[in-house]
Amino acid sequence: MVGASLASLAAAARAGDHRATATLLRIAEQGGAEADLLERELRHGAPPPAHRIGITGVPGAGKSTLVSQLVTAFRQRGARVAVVAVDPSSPFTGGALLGDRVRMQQHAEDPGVFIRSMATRGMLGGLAQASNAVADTLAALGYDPVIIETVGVGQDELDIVAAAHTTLVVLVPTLGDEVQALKAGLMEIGDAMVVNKSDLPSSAAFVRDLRATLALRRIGGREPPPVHATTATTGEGLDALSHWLFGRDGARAGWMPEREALRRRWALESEIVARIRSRVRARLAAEPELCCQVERGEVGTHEAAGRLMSPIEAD
Ligand SMILES: Nc1nc2c(ncn2[C@@H]2O[C@H](COP(=O)(O)OP(=O)(O)OP(=O)(O)O)[C@@H](O)[C@H]2O)c(=O)[nH]1
Ligand SMILES: [Mg+2]
Repeated sequence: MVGASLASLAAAARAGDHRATATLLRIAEQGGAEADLLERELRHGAPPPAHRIGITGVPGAGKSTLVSQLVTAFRQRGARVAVVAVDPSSPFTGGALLGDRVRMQQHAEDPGVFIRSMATRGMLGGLAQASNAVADTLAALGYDPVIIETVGVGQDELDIVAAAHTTLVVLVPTLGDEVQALKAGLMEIGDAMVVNKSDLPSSAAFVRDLRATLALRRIGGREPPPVHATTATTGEGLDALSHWLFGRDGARAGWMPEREALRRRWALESEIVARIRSRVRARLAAEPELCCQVERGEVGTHEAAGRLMSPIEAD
């Protein structure tokens, strides 16, 4: 696609044309020369950095339901809102994403809301890099905030969280002990904790325990993150959570420059890692016999790696 049509697509997308936006996102996701052109095009007339809000937490915690409520709250303030729902677990656009669509249906007709679901399929450079390209594009098209939802269990998801300025960690009051352990990793990354499904009877005790745990784990003398109890299905507790989020949003002049610089630095690193990873995969695919020899134990990994890497290192 030539520069001129990219410019007209960008103009249409900025005016709220969802089809133009979808076309641009496809280009950004695919990477390569056309994505470079698009990035350059979008840098013209791009608004100041958008607030990227990451929503992560255990599967089924009610993240999408919560996101839908937050979209409504931001819309009431006149913001143009984008949602990137990332599902690292499913190789196909399966059940979870279908569920997202149902839960976010009420926003489908709203020209001020753009929702994009992504799954692992076809993401050669990795999901973190692809979701980052999508979020960058939506931000450049004037969506602010850009909300990124992901299931928080693995490295891919933690990388996705690194792409956010503000992270909400969503928990539910029914987690068993093994899930509590998993939660330890999640606790470090939350700017705020959300205990959703607080209509469940164990909620008050869970919130109390969580607050106590967070107070104990205080890092570097920093205030522990606030804990918000919500029932996303009814909207209970959403006002307090939105209020906290709007406060942070309004104070962006104070925290945005540093967080945004860190985020860009991270995005650069992640882009380079993605490119190297796809070259490594291409090398492995080009040497199936050597790979089989390693699998059978006939050649050591160290030696094989040296042979596979030499064309890459020669560049
Ligand atoms: N009781 C109760 N159910 C809720 C609440 N919030 C969401 N749910 C229900 O929990 C189920 C999962 O909700 P989702 O919003 O899809 O959860 P999710 O975290 O996005 O799920 P994944 O993306 O699949 O990990 C749905 O059936 C919701 O209706 C809540 O506050 N209370
Ligand atoms: Mg979801």
